[in-house]
This record gives sequence, C-alpha cells and structure tokens, in this order.
Amino acid sequence: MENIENLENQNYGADQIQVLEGLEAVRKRPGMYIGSTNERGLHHIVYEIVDNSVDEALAGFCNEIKVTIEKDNSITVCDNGRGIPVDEKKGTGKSALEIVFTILHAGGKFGGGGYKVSGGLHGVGASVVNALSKELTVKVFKDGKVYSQSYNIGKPITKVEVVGECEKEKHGTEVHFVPDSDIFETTIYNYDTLRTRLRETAFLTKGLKITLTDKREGKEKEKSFHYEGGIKEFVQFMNKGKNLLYDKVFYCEGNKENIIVEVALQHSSEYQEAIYTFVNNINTPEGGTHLTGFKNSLTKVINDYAREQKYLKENDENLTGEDIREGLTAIISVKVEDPQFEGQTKQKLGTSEAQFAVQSVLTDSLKYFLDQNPNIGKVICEKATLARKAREAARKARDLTRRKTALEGGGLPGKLVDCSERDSTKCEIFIVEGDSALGPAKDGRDSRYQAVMPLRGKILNVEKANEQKMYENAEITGMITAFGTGIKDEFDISKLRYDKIIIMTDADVDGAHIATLMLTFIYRFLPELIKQGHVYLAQPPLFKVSKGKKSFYAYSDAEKDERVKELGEDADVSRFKGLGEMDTEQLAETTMDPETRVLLRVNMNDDAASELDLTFTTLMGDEVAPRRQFIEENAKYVQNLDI
Ligand code: TSJ
Repeated sequence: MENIENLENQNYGADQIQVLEGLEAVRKRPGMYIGSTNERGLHHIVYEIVDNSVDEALAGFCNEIKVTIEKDNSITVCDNGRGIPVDEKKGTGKSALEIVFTILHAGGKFGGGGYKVSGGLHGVGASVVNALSKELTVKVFKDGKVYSQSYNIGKPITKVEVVGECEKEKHGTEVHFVPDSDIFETTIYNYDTLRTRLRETAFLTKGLKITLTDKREGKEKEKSFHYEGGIKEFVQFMNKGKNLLYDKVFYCEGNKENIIVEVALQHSSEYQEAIYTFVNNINTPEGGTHLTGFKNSLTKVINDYAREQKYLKENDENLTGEDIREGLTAIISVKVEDPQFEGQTKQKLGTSEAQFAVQSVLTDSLKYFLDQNPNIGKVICEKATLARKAREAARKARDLTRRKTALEGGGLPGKLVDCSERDSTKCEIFIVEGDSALGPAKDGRDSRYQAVMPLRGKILNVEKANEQKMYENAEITGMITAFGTGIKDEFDISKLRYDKIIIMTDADVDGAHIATLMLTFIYRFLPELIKQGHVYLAQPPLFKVSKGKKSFYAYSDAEKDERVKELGEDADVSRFKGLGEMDTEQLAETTMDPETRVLLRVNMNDDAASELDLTFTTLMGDEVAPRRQFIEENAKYVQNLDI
C-alpha cells in the first residue's frame, strides 16, 4: 500500500476499495488481462494504450498518433484527439480521467466480459496498463490548459490538476508509462515488433498517421505510417516484388447490420493464398464468420461470372474456392460492436451477422468491378482454371507418391538414417545440409534417439512452385514421409515420428537460404509443427578460440573477440566455414548433444498477421542475410533453448 498515504482527501469508500481490489487482481494474474508477461505481454500493453487513440481516430476526432520508445525503455503515446474528459463523472466525485485509469472496466480481451467505454471498439485497457506500470503520467491538452495525473502501480499519487498552459488550439492526450520490471520478464522493447504492428494498425485505419520513434542510445530512429488507401495499400505492400496478374487492387467498403466491412484483394502468379482477417483492427488468425462470408461470396461471384462469360462451358464443373484463391492476397477487415470469439484461443470470430455482412457487401461490389474490368475478370478465371488443372494433376502425382512409398515397404525414404527408439516423443531428426556433414552427423549422433537425413542441394522453393512440382521433388517427399504426419487435410500430428525436427545448415548465406526454404516448406504445408513447437534450428559455432589447454567455441564475432581478449591476443582462432569442417566430436559436442548444444525453437507471431510471411519474402529475395543475423533480427519467432 505504498503511496496511498500521498493521496489527499483519503477516502476508503466503496469505490476506493473497488480500485484497490481491481489493481490487485491485475497484478496477481497479469496473464488474464494481457495474455502473458513475456516480451509479447510487454508489447501488448503498448497496443492497449494505442487502441484508445485509434478509437478516437475511428470516431473522427484524431488523425495522428505518436509512439516513442524513450531512452529508458519507457513508452510515450500521444494523440491529437479531443483529450480524455477531465470533468467530474456525475455521482462519483471523481474525474472521468481518473476513472479511466483506475477502474477495471472489464476482464479485458483475455478475460471475457463485454463492457465498453464510450462506444469505442477497444478501450478498456488503460487501467490494466496502469496497474502494471511502475509509474504512469497522463496529460490532457484542451482549452489552453494542460491537465495531468500521475500514478504508481496504478494508484494515484496526485489529483487531476492543471499543470500548465498550452496553445488554445492544441488538443489531445499523452500517456507516459514505465512497465513494471517486477511483473514483466523483460522490459526491453523491440523496435521491429512495434513497427510491424503499428504499420498494420495504420493500414487498417486509413488516413491515420502513426509515428514510431526510438530514442534509445545507439538505436535512434523514426518511421511514420500513413496510408490514405488503407487496406488497399496493405495488399500492395504484401504483393511487393510479386508478379501481379493485374495492376488494380479491388477494394470495397460498406455497412450492413451495423457492421462495417472492408475488403481488398489482388492476385499474383504465385500459388499460395494469403488472406488476413481482422475484427476491430485485431488479427483473427483462425478466421471465422467474416472469412466464411468472404470465401462464399468470392467463389459464387467468380463462378457466376465465368459461366456468364463462357469461361466455363456448360458441362464444366464449378471452380472450387481453392482454385479461385490460388495466388490471392486479401485483407478482410470488419468493425463489430460487440464481437463474439470462439475456438481454443478465442481468435475466431463467431458473430454470425458478420458472415452475411461481408457476403452482401462483397458480392455487389465484386460483380460491379468485374463488369467494369473485363480484362481482370478474364485473368482471374484463367488463373483459376489453370489451378484446377494443376490440382487434378497434383492429385494424381500425390496418389502416385503414396502408392510408391507404400510399395517400398515400411515406406521410409532410403536416405533416412533412423534411430532405434520407437517412442517418438524421445526422438529427434536432424535435417542436414550437404554430404560433407552427413558423415560426422551420422557418427556423432546418439543413434538411439537421433535420426539424420541429408538434404542435397537447394530444396524446392514452395513459394514459387506449384503443388504438383512439390510431389515430384524427392527432398520434399522424403521429408514428408520421414516426419510421418502427412500434409494438408491428411495432416495428423499423432503420427509425428520425431518430437524435434532440427534443421542443421552451415552458418553462411547458403545455409541461411536452405534453412529458410525448409522453414517455408514446413510453414506452408505443416504449420502445426511450428505452432506446436516441434521445429528447431541447430546452432553450429562459427569459431574455435584456443590457447594452451583452454579452448572455447564462439557463436558470433563479438563472442570470438571477447574470448580472444580473455585468452590474450596470441590465442589461436579457427573459423568453421561449414558443418563439414568440424570433426565428429566437435559436431556432436557443439551442435548435436542435448547436454552441450544450443538450439533455437522456431515459433510464429500471431500479433502481426503478415510478419512471418514478410520475413520469408525478404529472405527469399536477393538480400539473403547470414543466418545468424536472420535469427537475431527475428528473435520473435525463435526462442533460445537448451543453452
Ligand atoms: F488509454 C488511455 F486512456 F490511456 C488513452 C486514451 C491513451 C491515449 C494515448 C489516448 C486516449 C484517448 C482518449 N485519446 N482520445 C480519447 N478520447 C476520449 O476519451 C474522449 C474524448 C471526448 C469524448 C466526448 O464525448 O466528448 C469522449 C471520449 C471517449
């Protein structure tokens, strides 16, 4: 109860007790309110605050938000909205401002509950962030005055008071907070994490300008996101560098049943579909009714159009939704007043009206668009027809592969050097790049638990190849068979033959590329393996530093330099150019033995829909970064393990 004695007019009435109980609940179970207290939770509290300003923008009163990472990793969020009301909320004896920051409005997004402040779409998180901050100060600018109140771990240490003057025209809200290091596992912000999410928010809120500034020493930077085209520009952004089937991006918006619907889409020549769905600017990775409405409408409109234009003959079967969505990039954004979420992680929209709303808005506009743009209608129908042919060919190839593996008895690929243990939860498979490393890996493994499978040359880039090619690729089919789960609709995690799938490639540019191709393949066809944490990257060292009897492995230049300093400048430094340069014992000790190795687990970031995709696209281009850099910069997906 520190700080409480600073309160003037102490009042332990019912509302004060409610405040204290509320704060205590949040601090006791922060995960219930912000999901987790790890790096993700730390970033989440920024979004909780920013969402309030976004609501003000959606209400039409704000067009600029500034987010600053301060030198000490505290955060300032500032907008040019109306300013949180400071006058007394009737019957409470308290400023509306104080109530916003001290009363728990609902369980928050993670605890259920449906209370809304002021008709906004989010905006229940300010008191939660306050409770989890060592210090928080809010300033409201309006009518030429600056109002302010400060808190420690959620408890007011001042009243709402006028602390200064400002220009008459200035209006807005500024919140500065210091996340509590007693609550969060880390209090160091990641610029790129905030950047990706804030960029996404800007795409989803057309016209709103969001600026992110990093003031930390040596990391100073600033970036603004401002898209008049909104999700139309989001689609262009995601299709950057792809071969487009047509230049225009289809876009529509409408309001049905009190649900605001926006859809943007465009096809590229690629084979994957990339559809991102949002409810109230929050990513819904599991889709839901809005996605169903989108798919229904798209399939129906395109089939009707294809028949009408005779791209489909009378006896032709309808194109399937999957055919039509090949190479499609789409954003579906709905704003729903009291959304219902379903599914295990509550990330799937259940509101049934949203299906009808999306269907009805999209169907009318898409029909009109095709009539106005017959060239685009034609290429969409042609692409879908081609996709159908490829799908039929792929099915044949797939059946063939299946039959072939069945004939080979046991069905395991010849290149697999399997382990002897049959309990799959104890087993690991190393996917090893190149032939030179295969020998040491085979000899250095623990043959009871560790299997090894070589990859020869670069594996197929599944972003650029169609499914049929995939089934004809020996490296890919070999892996699918070795993993045991099957893929796509046949995927069955209970058939997984190894608990850990460990990608082991050289620590150079080529190795990084192969690792990326592998991850892309798994991400596209066996995403559950990543989601459930079965995929890892091995970490071979880059250097060995030795002098006399002492020797160390170093995993980065900085670590090497440190060791050289430690041992003296005359230390012997050898560089491993590839896995093949290590002998059996070295490889086992540094990279394979669970007691001594370093492994990185690959995971997905659900906070920003397009993140993993973009990482892959960037890495697949000509700027293939060395793998270590890739891992460092994408630490979000990769957790340290076994260190
Ligand atoms: F989360 C928060 F409360 F901390 C917060 C709120 C943080 C930040 C950076 C901004 C905001 C915020 C709230 N910006 N703008 C507003 N607007 C209102 O609270 C507001 C103002 C006027 C009226 C009105 O009806 O006159 C209504 C509202 C909700």
